[in-house]
Amino acid sequence: PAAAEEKQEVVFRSKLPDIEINNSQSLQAYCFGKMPEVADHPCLIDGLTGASYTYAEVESLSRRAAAGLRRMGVRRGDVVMNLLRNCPEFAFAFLGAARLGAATTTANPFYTPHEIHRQAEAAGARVVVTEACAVDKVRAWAAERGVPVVTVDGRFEGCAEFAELIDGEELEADADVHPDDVVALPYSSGTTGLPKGVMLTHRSLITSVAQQVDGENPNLYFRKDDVVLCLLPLFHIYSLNSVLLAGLRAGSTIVIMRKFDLHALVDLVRRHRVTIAPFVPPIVVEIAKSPRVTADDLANIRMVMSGAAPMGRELQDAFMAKIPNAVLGQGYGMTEAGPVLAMCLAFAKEPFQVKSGSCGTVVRNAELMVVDPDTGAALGRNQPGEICIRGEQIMKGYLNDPESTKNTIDKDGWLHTGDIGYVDDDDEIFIVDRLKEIIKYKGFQVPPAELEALLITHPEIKDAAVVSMKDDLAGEIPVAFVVRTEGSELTEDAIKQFVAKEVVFYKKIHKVFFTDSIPKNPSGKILRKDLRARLAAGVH
Ligand code: 4UV
Repeated sequence: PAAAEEKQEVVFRSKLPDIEINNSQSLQAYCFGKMPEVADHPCLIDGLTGASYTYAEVESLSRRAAAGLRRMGVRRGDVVMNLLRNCPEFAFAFLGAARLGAATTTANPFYTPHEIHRQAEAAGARVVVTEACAVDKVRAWAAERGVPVVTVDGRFEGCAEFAELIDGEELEADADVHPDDVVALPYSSGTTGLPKGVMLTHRSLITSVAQQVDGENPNLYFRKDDVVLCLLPLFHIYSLNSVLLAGLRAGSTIVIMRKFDLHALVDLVRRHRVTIAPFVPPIVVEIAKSPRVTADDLANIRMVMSGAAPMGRELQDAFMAKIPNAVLGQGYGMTEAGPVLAMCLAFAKEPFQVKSGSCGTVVRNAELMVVDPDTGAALGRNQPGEICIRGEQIMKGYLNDPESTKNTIDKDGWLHTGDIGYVDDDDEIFIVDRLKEIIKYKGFQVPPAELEALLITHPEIKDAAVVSMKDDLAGEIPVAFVVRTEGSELTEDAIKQFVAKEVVFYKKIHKVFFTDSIPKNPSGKILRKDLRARLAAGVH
């Protein structure tokens, strides 16, 4: 009993009480839970066209998308790929697939063909929903496999149009889903290696959304009269979960923006009287620095959320000066964690005092632990260690990869984040370092293992390692240490170009350092810490 008591003291919980969460329904039923009350309320507004859809219309369109996907052969357990920038059709397709008991795998439409094919293949995509900017990258792959391609913005040879997909009757009844059926399958490299399919179930996403926006005193207080800006890409779990699904559940209006541009942002914020702005740190930096964005432009915004990468205290303070009437705080998420681990308690309906630089307090109905990465011992307050999380919101596992799943979720159900942080005396979490190898460029994942695998396919590269380097705007940038084959005169530029051809823009290598060997431990693992230390010390 003494040991059990000791363990109790190192498990951190929310300051908010647990709530009842009905997570054995379907995600779509949960998200449309307020339906009679919000039926005629604006649900989605397409920032580009101004088209507006009420909650009743979105529900109906998702039923029609479900029927359309079913006609294309999608069944329970299947996977649909959304290869889309933000647009209303993203939501119709996602919710439509969910109604069939199918999962949506989301990918960046700016991926290269190679990146797209790899994910589509691994996920076993049965249908691809895409748009003009990406259709040519996926058409041949799909044709070879007999996978139908649907486009949302025009007619392309051999593809169906989304307008046709939603042209027919509504699906008469949703498929019976099990709470542990996968509904979203984003790809993430997690703590190590290549991107893997993260199985998020109806149960996990309902739990995560409820932890944020439900209860008498919601941690993330979205109201029916809020207008939430959906600028962050829906193919990343932050926006899918904390903007789209949370916004739907709360009955708010969601304004969809296709791509980031300061001018368009200000215009949309003013025109639609945006009240809630979920951002990532580089966007916060741009707004804080731009003389073109005035306090007046942002006057209606009452809440600014930042997440997906660290936001330091200086930046937070600089931004606050520009938007004094809004609350600025952070969410802390990880795709595998369902995704939200922690949320700023100043966002609560009855807000708490919080500190600048903190990434929030663990969400309710969950347990957080900080462990010594070397010994595995649980640590108390103010002691940095690996952050672990437990609760019904975390992923079911990686698709077809029990080994990686086992290395991430331990036998007691704790998911190990690979982030180093501590919990302070006020239950606020501060992230101070990262144990895992992932590089975050403006919040986007750059998996070093993927770039290393690509680099060593070059005939003149004998060995390579990719690590992060600090960068003022992007947060971190990927740089490579390269060992050339004997006699090779391969240049830095040639290497950069070789990589750039194969990867999406944010995975490009920014610098190459030539070296004689890559430091490794006896089992062959790259000693990234040593390389990062070499960069920090200026000795390459
Ligand atoms: O897997 P991923 O790309 O996932 C994310 C998810 C971020 C979210 C999700 C829902 C929210 O409501 C929200 O506010 C943020 O980024 O990358 C996971 C890793 O990103 C780093 C950390 O290393 C994670 O393991 N990261 C995420 N949020 C923060 C962060 C943060 N606030 N501060 C520092 N690092």
